[in-house]
Amino acid sequence: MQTIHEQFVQTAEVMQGKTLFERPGQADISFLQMRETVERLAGALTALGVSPGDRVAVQVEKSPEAIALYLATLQVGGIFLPLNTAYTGAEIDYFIGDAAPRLFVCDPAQAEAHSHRAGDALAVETLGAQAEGSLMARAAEATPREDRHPCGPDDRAAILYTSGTTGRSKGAVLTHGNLASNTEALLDCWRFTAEDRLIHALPIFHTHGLFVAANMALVAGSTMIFLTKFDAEQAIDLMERATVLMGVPTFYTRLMKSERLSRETTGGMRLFVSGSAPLLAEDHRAFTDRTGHKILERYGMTETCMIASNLYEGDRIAGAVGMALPGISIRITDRETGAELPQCEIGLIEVKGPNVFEGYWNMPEKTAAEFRPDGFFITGDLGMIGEDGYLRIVGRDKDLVISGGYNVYPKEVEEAIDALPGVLESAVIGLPHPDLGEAVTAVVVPKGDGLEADSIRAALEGTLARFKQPKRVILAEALPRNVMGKVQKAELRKTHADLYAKTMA
Ligand code: MLC
Ligand code: AMP
Repeated sequence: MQTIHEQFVQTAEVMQGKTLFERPGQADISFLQMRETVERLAGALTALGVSPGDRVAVQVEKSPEAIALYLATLQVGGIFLPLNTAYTGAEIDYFIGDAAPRLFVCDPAQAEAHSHRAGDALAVETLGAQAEGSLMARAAEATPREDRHPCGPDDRAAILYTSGTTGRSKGAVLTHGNLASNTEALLDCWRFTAEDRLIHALPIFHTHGLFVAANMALVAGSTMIFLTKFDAEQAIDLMERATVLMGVPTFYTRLMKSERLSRETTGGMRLFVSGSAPLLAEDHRAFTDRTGHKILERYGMTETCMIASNLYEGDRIAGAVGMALPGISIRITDRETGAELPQCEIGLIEVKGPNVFEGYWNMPEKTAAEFRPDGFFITGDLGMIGEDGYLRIVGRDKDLVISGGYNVYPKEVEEAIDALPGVLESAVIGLPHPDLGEAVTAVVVPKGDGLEADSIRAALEGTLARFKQPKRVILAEALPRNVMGKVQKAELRKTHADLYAKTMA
């Protein structure tokens, strides 16, 4: 196995002056320039005391230098820990406490807010969207490192935090083998090559933007049209110079809102990929009607990287996520007994293969609870494999909301709401939303009079990242419960199913 960093170095050797990053209104960055930046950053990391196995936590705006920092961390044998830029100080406290990184890199604008964290055990540096800040200044002074710490497939490469069912986020530990094997499988399945030009509009602190999109381009030698955020009109403008778009379903619903989306404007594109959340079958068909392109839907998870994909040459079925990627096994099991189910029966989706993570950081019990003795990982998604052999996801066994591709575990939001004065209890659910797929929504039972929905939303500012905050708060006299006293979320979802139907709240 060659690590993603080793493969990037090899690719850069071949690609040399070819553009790796193209950014509107900014200078291009070539593969060679990127390699030099990575080598300098590796020197800076070493000077900052980052040793093999050390965590490098990073909460920065999207930039080529942030990708270089990821590669440099892999080069020195560190463990890359990217954090959503939306996380608040309280959320960062938890991640730093849990992962105990050697280095924390934050935005220059946040330097003061995080300065108290710096000490003997933790260095704090800054990196801005335009490469400003202390880290690149150190890199400029550092002795570049060409050598790399040797890493095998089982060595740790990254930790990605996913919110937990209990309200406590879990750090999914991914190995070099996980990342390298998944990139290899995807390059092959999607016929992704150096000829491709990828519109990269995803955030780079998640699997989708970093370990799918960026890794593929870094290894294949393709150009990334690197955008700080997704804008449908800008994406349509860029399509004549691009070949591939990878996005969450919200990208596609937003594209379809533009009158300019047509066969002509998408004519030069080779492939549209969707994942991270369910793509409605009707949106899949509508996109084909408008553009002639069939979106290729795939299925993945932070803990497993990509699991399944529709076929590049073959059927791309609306409402299905395709077949297991090479080397990966999928099975459907009974929720109660764990026994494997035959085709066409609905059960838990379980997965095994070189893509499956090592476990949760410092959480051996939680890790053990999510693996079967024979090594299969229980995804918490419900699905079935049809007669055509294609996997279909039909629901979730886990209490999870996916809003615009971001996961939100209701428990964490409920705990924050329940802690507010005047709140008796709450239930957080995901309701169908025309833009985000699902919108985080809170049903709150006040203790007495005087509690207002808006004041609840306002009180969560600063505690919870914006995407976790409820888009709407509904006040209720009581929560529906079954005989066991368990809150009936399905009933709440049914009662309020149309809340966002006509609005874009
Ligand atoms: C932004 N906001 C969101 C949100 N994104 N709220 C809920 N859910 C989201 N996903 C907030 C903003 O803070 C803002 O709040 C308001 O909503 C409107 O913002 P916007 O300008 O419309 O949002 P935008 O920046 O356009 O972002 C929407 C988005 C983005 C869908 C383009 O969220 C996105 O890029 N999502 C992709 C997430 C992703 O990469 N997931 C992959 C996870 S990996 P206010 O109140 O300030 O106005 C994974 C595995 C796998 O799942 O299989 O891939
Ligand atoms: P995350 O933990 O952020 O990686 O999110 C993973 C979850 O996203 C999975 O467990 C699924 O529930 C969901 N997901 C990813 N891709 C798809 C897809 N194509 N269709 C439906 N759900 C998806």
